[in-house]
Amino acid sequence: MKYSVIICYLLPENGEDIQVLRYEHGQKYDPHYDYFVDKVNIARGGHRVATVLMYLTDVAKGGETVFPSAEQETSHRKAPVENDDLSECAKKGIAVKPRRGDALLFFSLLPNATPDTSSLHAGCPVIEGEKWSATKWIHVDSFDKNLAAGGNCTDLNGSCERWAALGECTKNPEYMVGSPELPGYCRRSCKVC
Ligand code: PD2
Ligand code: ZN
Repeated sequence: MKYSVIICYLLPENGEDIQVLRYEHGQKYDPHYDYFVDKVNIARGGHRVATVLMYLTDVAKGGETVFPSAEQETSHRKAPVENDDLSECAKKGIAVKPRRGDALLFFSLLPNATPDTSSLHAGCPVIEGEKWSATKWIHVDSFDKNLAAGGNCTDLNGSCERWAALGECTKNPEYMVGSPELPGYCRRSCKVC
C-alpha cells in the first residue's frame, strides 16, 4: 500500500496576533477563505495554513460558523434533531454553533500545500444575543519573516516604481523599505537591494 506521512508544524512564531471580533444583532462575516491569493500577503510567513477560532460567548440564536462547500463524513453526521437549533444560514453547510470556551481548528491548505477551496466559511448573522470570538491565524512559516526578502531583490507591489518616483521611499520608509527584520515591499524600486 502506498501512503505518505504529512507533518504539519503549527509553531508559535507562525501565528499572527489574536484578533477579537464582536458581532451585534444582524452582524455577520461574509463567506471567504482565510488563505491569501496575493503576493504581498503571502510574502510574510507564506500562506495561512490553519485557523483557530475561539468562541468567547454563547449565542442564543445565529452566529454559527458555516462551511458551505465542505463535505461531512457520514460517520460524523449529527442527529437531525440538533439541526433545529441552527439558523437558516447555518443549514447551508457544515456549521458550528458558538459555545463559550469551545475552539474550532480548521485548515485552509491541502496536504500538498495548495489552497483548499472547500475551506470557504462564513460567520452567520447573529439573530439573538451577542457574539464574541477570537481568531488565531497560523502561517506555514514564521510571520516575523518576509519570505520574499531573502536574496532576491524584487518589488512586491506593481505600483512600487510609481510610488518610488513620487518620493514614497523617504516619505513612507516603513512600508517601502522596511527593516532587516521585516523588509518592505518596494526594496527594488527604492534601490536598497
Ligand atoms: O467569527 C466567526 O465565526 C468567523 C467566521 C469566519 C471568523 C472568521 N471567519 C475569521 O476570523 O476568519
Ligand atoms: Zn475566516
